[in-house]
Amino acid sequence: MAARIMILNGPNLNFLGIREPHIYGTTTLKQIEDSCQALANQLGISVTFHQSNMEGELVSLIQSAHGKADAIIMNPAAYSFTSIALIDALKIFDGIKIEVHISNIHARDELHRHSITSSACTSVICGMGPYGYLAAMLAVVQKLGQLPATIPAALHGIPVGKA
Ligand code: CA2
Repeated sequence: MAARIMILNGPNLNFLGIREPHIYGTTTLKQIEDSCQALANQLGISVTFHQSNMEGELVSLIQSAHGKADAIIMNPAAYSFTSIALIDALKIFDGIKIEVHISNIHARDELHRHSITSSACTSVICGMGPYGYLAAMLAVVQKLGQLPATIPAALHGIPVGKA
């Protein structure tokens, strides 16, 4: 079955490209969604894309991924730093979970530095701008062994070395 990825975005990310471009750039969330969809088409996989300002709604979306998605790519935004509910929901989901941040949260102020939700994720990507979403998608499909032959061989992974 073709890989199924759910992409989730937390509070205020609907203002991407509109406010604070010096931190988050000028790309809008709609442009990110469109480029994720374009990449999904090229990879022959399916993607759903959501944004919510409500913690409970994000929890419900994660729960709804059970049995319906192979991976969750999530930018929890401010909930990264506060949400035990998101941690618990992510722990229940047994597929691949990649946390994405557009900015490099490790180089940010104290308030925006310590993601607690990343403890419930498989991997974290930050500081790559909107490209982080595409990098996460490629990583998911590579991990599932579903990268199509149209993707250059060098991107299919590094062979396991011999001692
Ligand atoms: O870099 C990221 O992707 C963040 O998750 C964005 C969050 C921030 O709290 C995290 O530290 C890092 C903030 C999202 C707020 O979105 C805005 C978009 C435009 C203007 C202002 C805020």
